Amino acid sequence: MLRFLTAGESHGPALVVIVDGLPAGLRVDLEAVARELRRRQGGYGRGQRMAIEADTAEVISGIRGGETLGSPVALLIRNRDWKNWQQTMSVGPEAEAGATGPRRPPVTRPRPGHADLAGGVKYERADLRDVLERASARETAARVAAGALARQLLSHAGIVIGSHVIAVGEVALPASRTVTFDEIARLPDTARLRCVDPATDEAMARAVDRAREAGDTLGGAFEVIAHGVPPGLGSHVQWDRKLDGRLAQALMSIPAIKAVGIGLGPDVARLPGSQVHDEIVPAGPGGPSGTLPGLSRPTNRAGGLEGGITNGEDVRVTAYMKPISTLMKPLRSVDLATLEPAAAAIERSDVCAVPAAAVVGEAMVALVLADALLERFGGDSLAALERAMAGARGYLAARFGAPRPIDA
Ligand code: EPS
Repeated sequence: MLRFLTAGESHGPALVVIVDGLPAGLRVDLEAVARELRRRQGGYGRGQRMAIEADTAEVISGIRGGETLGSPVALLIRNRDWKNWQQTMSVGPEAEAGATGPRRPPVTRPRPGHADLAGGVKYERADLRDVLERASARETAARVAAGALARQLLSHAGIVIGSHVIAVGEVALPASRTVTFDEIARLPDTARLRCVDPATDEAMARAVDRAREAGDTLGGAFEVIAHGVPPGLGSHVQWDRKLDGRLAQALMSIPAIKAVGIGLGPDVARLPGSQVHDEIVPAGPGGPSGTLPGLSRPTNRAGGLEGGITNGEDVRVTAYMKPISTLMKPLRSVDLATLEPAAAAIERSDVCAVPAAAVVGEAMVALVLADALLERFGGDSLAALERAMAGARGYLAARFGAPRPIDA
């Protein structure tokens, strides 16, 4: 089992993540972790915080001589902004001598859409900062660091993961446009909105500009594609083992995500079965369409999942993000200190974070797939995992690689 926990407030000293269950013997590329963290910081529409931070992960435990030990891997990502928040975020009742940054007044005017009101009510906090510091999407940097380790494990199974932005506000790729994994693999890390169509990317950027000028924010949608996924991850036999459900939960847990679709997603509700299900045909001379030998699927509307089990096609999941809830032209709210009407609080924020959320989505998909891979093939060491995967591949090649009579 692969699991992880994060800790850290947005303006505290650091974020921490503990990744438990990585097999021993995985060579860790810390530059690849840093690259993922950089990707999360990018995208058109981010706010000033990203100009302050230059996220990198320091290893606290679980890695020696460049390889995992099988023990928990703890990573630390320092907040450069901490120097501006030491007074406001002090651990003790009084800020320590020499603490820097202003002492900010309490936040009492909850932003509609943020965790401010619900969290403040639940945890009985008068200063809503006690909630928003942890509800902030800053926490997703820790997930991306954990996900970068999961990706390195997945690469040993031949699994690669990427994402692209489908929509920003009303600007969207045509619904008929199926984007291949190769197309998103060609997207440069610097791509502004991570849209594969340059004209749509440009229109998305203009929509972000208009939202910024209007003091507003924009949501959108992104798709994560996992390529090279072996068949048989997840299971139909129990609700909490269905991989589509596990992926949906993982993506839904990303701040601001309000819906998740697998493959065709919500379109399955309006189309007849003949236009939803993917036919099964013998593989042609070019080989199988996915990782299941001998067979091909001319389409992949199921998004690589049938019965909650991977079927060897690309796993395709789409997440739908609401607009960020800090508006520079604030919505109506109530000051909880006076219970009088008041404009919602304004915190420094992004106008649009859909491209960043897509990178977080990749990390969450990587973590779920790595967990499912270890569940299926086990292994306390990478070598043991590779032996189990080779055995399964051998079985599939023997069973489906060449035609054979049903009673053979
Ligand atoms: C974020 C850091 C935050 C926000 C943003 C995401 O930093 P700060 O609050 O200091 O500007 O920019 O979070 C939100 C928009 C939000 O509503 O929580 C990050 O590291 O991604």
